[in-house]
Order: sequence, then C-alpha cells, then structure tokens
Amino acid sequence: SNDDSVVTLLDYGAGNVRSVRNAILHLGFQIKDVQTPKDILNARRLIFPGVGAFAPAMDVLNNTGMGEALCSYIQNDRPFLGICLGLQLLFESSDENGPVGGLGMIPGVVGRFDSSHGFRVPHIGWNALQITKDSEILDDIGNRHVYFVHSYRAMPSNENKEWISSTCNYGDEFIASVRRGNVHAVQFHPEKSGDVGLSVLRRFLLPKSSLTGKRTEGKASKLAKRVIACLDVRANDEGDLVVTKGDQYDVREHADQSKVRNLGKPVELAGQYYSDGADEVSFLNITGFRDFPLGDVPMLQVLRRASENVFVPLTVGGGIRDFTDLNGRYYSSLEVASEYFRSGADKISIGSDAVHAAEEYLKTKVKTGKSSIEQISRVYGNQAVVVSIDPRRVYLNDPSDVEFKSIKLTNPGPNGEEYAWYQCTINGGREGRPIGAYELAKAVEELGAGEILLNCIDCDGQGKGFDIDLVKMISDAVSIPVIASSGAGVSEHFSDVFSKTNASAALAAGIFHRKEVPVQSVKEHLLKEGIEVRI
Ligand code: 1PR
Repeated sequence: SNDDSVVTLLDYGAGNVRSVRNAILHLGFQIKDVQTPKDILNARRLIFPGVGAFAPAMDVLNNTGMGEALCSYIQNDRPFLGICLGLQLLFESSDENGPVGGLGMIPGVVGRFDSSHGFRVPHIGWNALQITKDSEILDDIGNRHVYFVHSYRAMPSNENKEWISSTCNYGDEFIASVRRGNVHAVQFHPEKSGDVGLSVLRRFLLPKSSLTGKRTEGKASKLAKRVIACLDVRANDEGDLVVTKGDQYDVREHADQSKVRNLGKPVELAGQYYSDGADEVSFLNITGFRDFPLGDVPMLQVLRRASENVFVPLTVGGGIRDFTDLNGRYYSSLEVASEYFRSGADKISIGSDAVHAAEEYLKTKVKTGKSSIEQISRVYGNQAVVVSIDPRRVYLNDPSDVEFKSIKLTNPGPNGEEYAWYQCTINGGREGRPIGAYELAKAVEELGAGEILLNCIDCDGQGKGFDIDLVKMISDAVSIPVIASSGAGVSEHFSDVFSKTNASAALAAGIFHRKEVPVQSVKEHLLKEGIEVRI
C-alpha cells in the first residue's frame, strides 16, 4: 500500500500487543500485519513492539526469515520504531536466559538490572528522561514522565553512544531510546505513557514535514511513585456489571434491602480516571472466584472497551485459575490469563490461586512449573503477573503463639494486643488460610510474581489510612514492587505510606468513586511533599 495512513506492525504472536494496536488506531492510522518477511521489506513504516522473552523472540525472527528482513530494512534507513524488547533485540546479545545473540545492529549486551542496591526489579513505572540528542519523536517530551516495565536493559558505552538519544537512571544509567536517521527504538512504552506517549507515536507516524516544535531539554528523574485507581467490578442483582465498593469486603448496602452498592459504570470510570491522571487503572472481577471469567463475556467487553481509550497500564484480576466448565472442558489458568491479555490487560492479578500455589510450594519446596504464577510469568514475563493479597489481622499477645511472621503493632489491638500476624484469605475474604501475608509474599516472588498488590481487609473502605505496619513489613521483605492498598481517605494517607514504607505505588477506590479526593489532588499533594510523581 502507498497510503500514508497505514502502518505495518510486526506481531510475532508471543504476547500482548493489543495496547499498541489500540494506540495506533486511536491516532487514526490503520494497521497492516506482517505475514511474511516481504511485508517487512515493503513497509512504509514499521512498528516492532517486542513482547515476551528475548530468546523465543529471536528464535521466531531467525526461523521465519524475519530477522534478516528486519536487518536489511534497518540498514536501508527505513522508518522503524522498536518498543521495549523491540529495542533490546537490536543489540548484539542479551543475558536473559542467555547469553543469546540478538540482531547485532547496535553494539552492546542487554543485562539484568542489579537489585542489590535497593532498586526493585522489574523496573516498573514512570520516569523522566535525560534527552541527549535530537530524537525527533521525543522532541516535545521535555521533563514529562514515560512508562517503563522491564527487568533487562542496555547500557551506554563508547561503542554505542552515537545511537543514544536518551538515557534514564535506575540504579545504573541505561539506554531509554536510540535513534539513527529514520530508525528509532524506545525502552519505555509509548502506548502506555498517556498523552506524552501518544505524542511520541504520532511523531513517528506523521510525515516528517508535518512535525513542528523544537527539541525541549529533559532531565532524568527518579522513579515516580504511582497512584492507582481501582475498580471492583461485579454483576449487581439486575445482572448489570457495576463498579462496587465494600466496607471490609462487604459490598452490600446496609439499608436498601442489601443491594450490591453501585458506584458507576466500569468503562466510563476507567476513562475518567485516565483523564484525571491515574498512573494505572485496575479492574478486579470480585466474583471471579466463583464464576468462570471466560464465561463472563461482559467483563471481557468492559476490558476491550476500556483499553481502547485508556493509555496507561490496565491490570485485571479475578478468577485466574485452572478451570473445568460444565461441559467438562478444561481451561488452564494460562488460557484464562491469555484471554484477559487479548482483551486489553497489560497485567493480570491473581488472588486465591496464588494462596494455593504458595501453600503448596512452602509444603513441598518444589517449583513444579505448573502453578498459574509460573505458567503465566514464563509466557508473558514476571512484570505481567501481579499477586493480590487479601490479608486480615489476627491479634496476638505473644508473637511466639504462631508459626507465621508477626509484627509489633503501632496501634495495639482492641484488647490491648501488641502483636498481629496477617492471615491470607481466599474467595474475597470468605476463607482464612494457614499462611501469612509475609510468607505468601516471599513465596510468590520466588514463583515468579512481578509485583504485589497488598490489600488489608481491616482497612478496606474505612478511609483511615493504609496499614503502614503491614505495608512496611511486606515492602521490606521482597524486592519486587509493592502496591499499598486499602484505607485511603485523604491525600495525606498517600504521602504517609510513601514516606514511611518502601511501597512503589498506592491504590485507592472509594475516595475516587465518591469523588471525595480526585486523583489530581493526590498528585499535587505528593508533589508539594517532595515526592516524585507524574503530573
Ligand atoms: O481470588 O483471584 O478470584 O481475585 C479476586 C480479586 O478480587 C482479589 O484481588 C480480591 O482482592 C478482590 N476482591 C474479592 N472480593 C472483594 C470484595 O471487596 N468483596 N475486592 C475484592 C478487593 C480490595 C481493593 C480495594 C482496596 C481499596 N478490593 O481492590 O479496591 O481495598 O479500597 P478503598 O480505597 O476504598 O479502601 P481471585
């Protein structure tokens, strides 16, 4: 095609590129998918959103002849945009399950972030960039933040410096983008970086002659603390999917014949929180534990529609587990997750099934590779697997009363108890299990979870602040990012949790739904307190 509105997309089927598709369509362009190496050579503009792991991606490129076509396309200085793994594959090799050879266009080795200096891996979240040369597509970014999610990175060297257009700091200085002529690649995700990211994509897609504006300076920032809006979704008694919100997980009105509380429509609210500046949006299908999520077509539709207009990361949880339906057909948790990814999720979140997996793992000390966490992280990467923990406080007078890790409480319990352990629950808090939040967090990290969403049933919906003792205990116990959740009532609760614990993000539901505290106010407050945020 010689139509300027068509962009060619190299999707080798290894993961979720729906977000990239949605962003391209949103900008008014059409997508032509690469079927054969020839489609690469004939592209007018090519986007390569690398997903999954380095080695399988290289296998596909080598076995299909697409790698060779890519190299020649790039050598001929044809318009190219690589995203994330699409940047890393341009280098000589990667240590990810390697060393594994890459396309070898750029000198250097892709290595893993070093988590030994307190920098959590994966690197997830928003950073501003150090712009080092005219990069054309980044020219109007300035100091604004873009979204990263990766465990491996390439580093600047004398041999590759002519390629580098921006860098970023996360423990080490790493390459955030490269550019040579018409060839661009970015380590961050423009399709998930809000307006800033859409403008990067637009600048790549538009004819050069139409680009205006001159390069603005940008200075690398620390990783920003994230503010996440969460939508607990379920069918109400009329069968419509609604955003609901519980008090300590009880979502029914106390008056009004105990109806399921209805706080709005999921797609609308997600869109609103995106435009309000939420750094991520999460959907929790809170009855997923008993209904089969793939049978829940409306939920998948909610996701599809929300992801068409929300250009920050979307997480979806609820019901991710192995399942046999009424006709005896078996679905693996990986199939369930894959359907969520195909429908627009960037990450999936596992609650109940993670508790079972962790209990099993702690009992046998064997990683079978069969748990949902292991299966999904192997295919989609650790960064795509969130474990949601629903713990409840169990007060103790003496910490040696239990085999689980307990802590000395800042505020004693109702009968003056000085200690508590945090018991994990499943099925939306309905069943307590013989495992603590601490033990669970460490086990799921080992099994391959990339992030922890840490709720607290006692604090949920109370508006009295996050459980700082709990968040501190868990965020100090693991080296993956921890999202603090449950209890936000005012902006100060966010600065509190960020200044007193090592949480990477804070999530809230009720205050946003009831419009008590808008997302912007939380951000402005954090900024005023000197905490790095994306504005
Ligand atoms: O177990 O894999 O099917 O996943 C079910 C998911 O649904 C879990 O992530 C679990 O946390 C969630 N869930 C189940 N039941 C409820 C309920 O409320 N009855 N919601 C529920 C959990 C917790 C947070 C909430 C924060 C912030 N909601 O997501 O949004 O506590 O609230 P606040 O800011 O208003 O205090 P599976």
